[in-house]
Amino acid sequence: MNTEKSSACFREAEQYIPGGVNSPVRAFRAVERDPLFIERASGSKIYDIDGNELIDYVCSWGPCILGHAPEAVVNAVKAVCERGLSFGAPTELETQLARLIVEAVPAIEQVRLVSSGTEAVMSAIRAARGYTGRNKIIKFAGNYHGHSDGLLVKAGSGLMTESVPDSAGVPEGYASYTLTAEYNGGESVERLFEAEGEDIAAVVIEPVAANMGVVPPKEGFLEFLRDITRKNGALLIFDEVITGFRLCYGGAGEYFKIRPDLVTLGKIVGGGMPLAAYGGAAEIMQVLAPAGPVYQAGTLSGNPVAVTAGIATLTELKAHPEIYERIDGNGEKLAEAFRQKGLWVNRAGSLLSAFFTDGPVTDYTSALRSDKKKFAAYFSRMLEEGIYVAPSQFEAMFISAAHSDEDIQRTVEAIRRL
Ligand code: HOZ
Repeated sequence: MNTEKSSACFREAEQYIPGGVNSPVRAFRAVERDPLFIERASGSKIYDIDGNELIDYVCSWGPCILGHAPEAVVNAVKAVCERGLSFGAPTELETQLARLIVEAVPAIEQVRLVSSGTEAVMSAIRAARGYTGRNKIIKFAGNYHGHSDGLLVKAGSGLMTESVPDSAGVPEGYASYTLTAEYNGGESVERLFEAEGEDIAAVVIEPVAANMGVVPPKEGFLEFLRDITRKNGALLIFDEVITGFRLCYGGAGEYFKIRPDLVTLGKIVGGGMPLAAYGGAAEIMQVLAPAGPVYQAGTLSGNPVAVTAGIATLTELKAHPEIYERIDGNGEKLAEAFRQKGLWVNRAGSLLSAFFTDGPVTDYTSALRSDKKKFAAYFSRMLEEGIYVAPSQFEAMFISAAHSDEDIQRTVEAIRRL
């Protein structure tokens, strides 16, 4: 596969942008090659500047559940752009999207719109601290909740890929408010509550971890967290930036029948534009200014263009519930092909990961056992087959409604040839 133009562009980018990219995992370092520079994308395909056409399973890291550039979303965005790009004042569109979210996600009674998943989780934690009057939070090793200071502790995603789970630049004192437990490890959570329960404001979790590769919760684990947080007066926050509107229209809370206190959303909720959200019980959300004393704001929050993309995307998903059955079924076809090759596969709906390990992957430690050299070789083989998967073992494979039977069949055959 010829990628000369991409490599030349990368060299140029490196002169002006640190590491040549605006988000580390895009640099392809873990797979020891230069990143592809993308020219355009449509449906299930992405096209690089060297003219390569690839079946895309990155899907912009999750937002593109309808595929790339879906007509309904693009048309709605084009139309709204004509009326102005940003006002910094309320619009009816914001209420429309908020209503769609509240109707979809059982735990959300009120919602605040922000511009990125990082901002959503950071703000939800501030709200939890403001509501409970407590300082500490528990997060899980290998979960990734964006790049705000307090959450870059034993973090997944790009940090796991680059083997820097704790970022430089985070003051020690600040990180000390973040307690870390084992994903799927109830005892580690119990120990933290026993030792510091009175100062724990919240437990934040990816209900299906998708930033150390995909790691679903063990049966009963989320229920256990619901119980222990309630007993100790702490809040339970589901970070659904990836799982929201993906596992099902109501997200992981609906899928697992658990009602967290706060939920964060990103990616799909913005339909490919910079938009995220956090919400939950009205009593908790009322701590936010101007209703309450917890401050959070943003010039581009509720931006009409991003909000329109979100409304159009959710409207499509709501009108076509059959999408979920289809993308989950396609996820299983790919999972089965990987299993046949002897790989360990974790799947939750249309999210999946094949790990180069001998045994099960249930947490951070077992995810780290995956053979990264083998993953890098697999990534390059898939590219040669015309298939674009995430350039890291510790990210998910995303299936969209635009993946056709032919795309899936071609991918299954490519996996068989690995
Ligand atoms: N943190 C994102 C993946 N979990 C990467 C986003 C990007 O590089 O675009």
